[in-house]
Amino acid sequence: MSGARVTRRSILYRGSAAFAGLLLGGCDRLSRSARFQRVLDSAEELTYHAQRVFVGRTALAREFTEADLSPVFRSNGTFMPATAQYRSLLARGFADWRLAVAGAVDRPLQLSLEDLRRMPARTQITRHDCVEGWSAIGKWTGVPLHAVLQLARLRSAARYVVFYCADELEPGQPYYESIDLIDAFHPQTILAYALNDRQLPVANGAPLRLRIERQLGYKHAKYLMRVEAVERLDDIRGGKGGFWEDRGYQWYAGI
Ligand SMILES: Nc1nc2c(c(=O)[nH]1)N[C@H]1C(S)=C(S)[C@@H](COP(=O)(O)O)O[C@H]1N2
Ligand SMILES: [Mo]
Repeated sequence: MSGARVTRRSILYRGSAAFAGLLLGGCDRLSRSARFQRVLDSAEELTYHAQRVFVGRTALAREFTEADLSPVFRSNGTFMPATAQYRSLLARGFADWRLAVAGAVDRPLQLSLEDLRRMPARTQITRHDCVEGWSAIGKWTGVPLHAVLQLARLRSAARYVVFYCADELEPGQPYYESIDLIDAFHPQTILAYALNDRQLPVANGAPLRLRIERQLGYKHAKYLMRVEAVERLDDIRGGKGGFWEDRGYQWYAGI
C-alpha cells in the first residue's frame, strides 16, 4: 500500500493469529529466525487482504436477538471525559454539540443530534469484543456512516475516514481512530446515539460513537466530535491511524 500504510506489527489478534497459524503451523525453531519475524509482521497485511478477498466487502457481522442482550454493557477506556469543553456540552444536554464532517468532502457539515436523529436510522444487536478479554452484546441505533458521507459529498480522493474524540486518554492526547472506505460504507458501520433503546450513556460514548462491527473494540471511537475524510494517515498524530495504533496496536483489527 502507498501513502498511509497498514501498521506492520507482530501483535496478532484472532483473525490474523488464525491466518498466521494456517500459514506457519507454529514451528518453534523458525520463530527465532529473522525471516520468520518478517513473515509474522506481514501477517496483518495478509489478513487484511485475505479477508477482503475471501470474506468480501459486504459480509455482515452476526446479529443477535433481544434475548441475547448483556444485562450490563460495561464501559472501557474513558467513561467520563474530563475536558472543560466536554463538561460544558454535557451540562447543556449536548444541545450545543455538533458533529463536524470535514476534510475531503465538497460539502462540510455541522450536524446536531437532532439532524442525525432525523436521518434514516439502523438498529443492530451485535457483540462487542475488546482485546482486554471481555465481550458484551448490545443493541445500537444510529445513522449509517455512508449516509453522512454521501450527504457531505465525499470526494473521490478520499481513502480513509478519521474520527476525532472529545476525551484525552493521556493528558493532551485525544482519542482518535480511522477506517478505510470499505468499512466506512459497510451497512453495519453506524454513528450510534442510542444503546438498548435509550440515549447513549456517557460511559459508552455520549452523544455519539462509532460502531464498526467487523473490528475489535478499540476501533469503536466514542465521544465523537469530528469526522474527517483523508487521503492518508501517516501525517496525522503518531502516523499509525489511531490512539492505540500509535502505541503498537494493529490498525486493521478485523474479527
Ligand atoms: N473516545 C474513546 N473511544 C474509545 C475508547 C476510549 O477510551 N475513548 N476505548 C475503546 C475501547 S478499548 C473499547 S473496548 C470500547 C469500549 O466501549 P464501551 O465503553 O462502550 O464498552 O471503546 C473504544 N473507544
Ligand atoms: Mo477495548
